[in-house]
Amino acid sequence: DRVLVRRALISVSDKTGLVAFATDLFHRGVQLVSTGGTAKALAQAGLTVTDVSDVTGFPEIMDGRVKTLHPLVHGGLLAVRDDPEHAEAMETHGIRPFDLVVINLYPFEEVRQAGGDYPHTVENIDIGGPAMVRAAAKNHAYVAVVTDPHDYESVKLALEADAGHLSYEFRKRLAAKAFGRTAAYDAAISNWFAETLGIEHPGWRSVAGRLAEVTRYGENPHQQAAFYVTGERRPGVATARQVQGKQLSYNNINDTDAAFELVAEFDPARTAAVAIIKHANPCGVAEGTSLKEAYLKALACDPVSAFGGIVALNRPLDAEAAEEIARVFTEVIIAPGATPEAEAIIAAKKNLRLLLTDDLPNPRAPGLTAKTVSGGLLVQSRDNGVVDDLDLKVVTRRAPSAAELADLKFAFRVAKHVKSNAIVYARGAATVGIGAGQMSRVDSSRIAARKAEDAAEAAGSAEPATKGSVVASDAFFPFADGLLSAVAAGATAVIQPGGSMRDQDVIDAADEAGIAMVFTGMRHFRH
Ligand code: 93A
Repeated sequence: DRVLVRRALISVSDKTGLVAFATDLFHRGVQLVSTGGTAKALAQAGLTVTDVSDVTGFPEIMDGRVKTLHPLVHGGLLAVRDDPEHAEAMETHGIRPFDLVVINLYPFEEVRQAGGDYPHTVENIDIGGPAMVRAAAKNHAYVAVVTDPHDYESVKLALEADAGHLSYEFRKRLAAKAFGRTAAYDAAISNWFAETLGIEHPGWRSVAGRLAEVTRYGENPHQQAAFYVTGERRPGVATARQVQGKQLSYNNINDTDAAFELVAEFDPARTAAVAIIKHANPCGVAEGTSLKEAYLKALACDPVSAFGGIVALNRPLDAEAAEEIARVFTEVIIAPGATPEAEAIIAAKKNLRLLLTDDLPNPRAPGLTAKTVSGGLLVQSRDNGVVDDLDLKVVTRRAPSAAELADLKFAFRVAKHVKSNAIVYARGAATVGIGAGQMSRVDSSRIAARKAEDAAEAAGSAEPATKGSVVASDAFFPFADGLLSAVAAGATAVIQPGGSMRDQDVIDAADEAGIAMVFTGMRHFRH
């Protein structure tokens, strides 16, 4: 089941590594057949190459839309060589087999991401390329298909190791990758169409990504992991420039995403904001007149947890903020830019990863989130609800003061990004206690209050910052107990979606305690 590679079909848009790889094949005596641009590049490198139109006896027509869609090409890819009928068809029609196919597709994803105009983007939907990739992959019993320039080296080594042969096992692996590639390619096309139509419903879209990176390990060292990018036009961890630091780990990528999505909720034209994340939950979020002030306020919320955390900023990193962040052991910083002075300060911390984007992701933009379940994928539209757009209803006798209302909105904005059950205490546009991921809302409330007490003790202050704070809950309080525990911690105002059967009990308890309460009408579960 070894295949001797004698004839190769090469048709690539991304010509990275092409000449070196094709030169190696050429020196092994492999006959090279190529499409227009690829053939030109190979001929320029001094290699003998047959133009595919000389194979088909048909010119490339319609701006190259039809160049390889021909029985003399596809017969050579799909023929079952041991089948007498297939062999006869080859003989009759003069079809010659290909043993190796090297293809990468028109750069549709890149054009989409760059925001190419409609006709240009459509023109970059490759038809002939995926057809050949799928044909060769289906016929992996006889053909090897290479779709990623990163694999040229391993193919070269395999040929070298076995006198110009490729094994069945190896061809099968390449086929697996090939079908993954065409699936991701078609998913990107489907999603681009949906995007241009403004379709948000996941039932009309497709989920698959292009392999960007293999990480060292997964969530734990015994797990393997890889990072796939979907081509979605959204600034974030998938498209950020890594200026310095070690390779991002699986957990880094996940946490950095959570951090940046959270901080992007704060309009940089209105305020500076910083979020510090651990295990995808914030351990401190704050607004400030400067990034430095915001960072210090965020850090004060839970300085113990911030150790080894991820810091996201909503404005370009400046020197003052960089100096403060560099004092605390931090894994990753992500920001929409950085000043040269800030970059120089971070450069002193070799391992600290600095990721820069041009923009912030738009919290209101549509998009998809996905998670796997056994045997399936759960896909939904992104939670793009923003508290500023909601119709807030005061349900208590007392209405919140202007200062309370500002903090209520702040707290609800943060609560959206805290794993459920989420309870967020805030005061002065800073979180002062965060309870995340508990199975009961009362527990989240107690944990948040206790953390505020710990922070107060560490800072040597007389009372926890929850005294005189406001509190946000990501979903309604099913009973009055959760609210009462927040009141006990010193909260004076509450924001929550409302909608419980016992809303009235909770409202009565708030009124009795002299608390102001606001209903948002929108829930922010996050799991
Ligand atoms: O326009 S196509 O959809 N029709 C085809 O028949 C075809 N054959 C190869 N695209 C086609 N290709 C693609 O051309 C390949 O997938 C590759 O990306 C590209 C290589 O073109 P060139 O060699 O001219 O640079």
